[in-house]
Amino acid sequence: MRVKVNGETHELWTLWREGSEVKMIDQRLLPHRFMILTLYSHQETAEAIRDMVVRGAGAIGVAGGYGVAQAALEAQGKNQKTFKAYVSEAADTLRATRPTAVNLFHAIDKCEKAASKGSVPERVAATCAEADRLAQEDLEASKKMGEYGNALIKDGFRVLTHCNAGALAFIDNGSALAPIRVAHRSGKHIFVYADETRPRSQGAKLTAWELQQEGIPYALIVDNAAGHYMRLGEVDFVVVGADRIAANGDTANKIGTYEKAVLAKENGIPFYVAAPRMTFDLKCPNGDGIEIEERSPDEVNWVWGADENGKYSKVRISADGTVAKNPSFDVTPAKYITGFITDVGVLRPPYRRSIREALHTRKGSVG
Ligand code: RUB
Repeated sequence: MRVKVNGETHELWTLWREGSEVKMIDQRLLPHRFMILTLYSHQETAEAIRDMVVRGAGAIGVAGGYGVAQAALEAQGKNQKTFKAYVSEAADTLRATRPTAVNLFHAIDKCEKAASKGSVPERVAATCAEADRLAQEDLEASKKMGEYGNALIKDGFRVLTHCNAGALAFIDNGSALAPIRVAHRSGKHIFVYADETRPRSQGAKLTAWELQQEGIPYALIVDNAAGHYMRLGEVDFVVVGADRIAANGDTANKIGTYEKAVLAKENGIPFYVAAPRMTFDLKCPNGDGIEIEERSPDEVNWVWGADENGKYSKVRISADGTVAKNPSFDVTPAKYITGFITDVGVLRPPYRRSIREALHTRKGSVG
């Protein structure tokens, strides 16, 4: 992605690997501060996923793969048995960070598998190669989603999106924001409504920032305003990302997605989910099998931001002792979804069939 920092333009990925170090944009500080963090061990990478330095299904999948590669590099001096035990324990540490986005589990499984054959040096090389391949696959998938999704967006469309499924949620480009970028770059006049997305405010902090960087016309709206604009006929198209899609098309995405989908259907607005095949989980027959992450009540009781001097701080918005609940995701039943924009095309109902066919388009690419 192209990022302007202090007047200078940089072309960057959201995260990347340099030998045993993983580098990532610290998303907790955006848009007020731009900082690249270096993670020196798989434990640090796991902590960065848990603490949402890096977030978004695609990006945490890549981070998980890199974490396993770091573990393989850390264990390269060990014998085969202790190497295997070390990598397997590291993989479990990485799996235990965030439960909902399946990309994390698919990437860790693939890298752990790569670490299981041959001599220790061969295992190390294969693990690093697999982690890098997954990053590349993520990048290619977002380009394809951009092309397929763009075909659905007409000139003049006003598009609503929820949370951040942009370049920051991927290696680059994004899932839901990829079609928007391609439409804008191809000269279509589009306008984006970016939902704020409490409690972590990924829409306000990340999506609005990405749209600003790209020069795409947009307005940030509070989560409760989406229905208002839909009823007024000011939204033509809704597109969101996904953290896990069950075999029947039920989709887990950021909390608040479900109500946007119901409102879209009520108002006759197409509602699309953009996600690569890595986000589909055939082991979940429907949305009931998807674990929903429950995060700290502090995220509801407090907000983070910068004051007029740019000083970054945390402010309490509820009374001391307030009891809060904080489910991070919800499940949108498949019946509300017009189609899935994937890296192999747009999938239509009946989803059990179209999803199964899409996942078998190129054997071995999905866990
Ligand atoms: C992010 C979120 C995003 C999906 C899509 O949640 O719900 O919409 O992860 O991601 P969080 P992608 O910020 O809590 O990780 O675009 O990578 O598929």
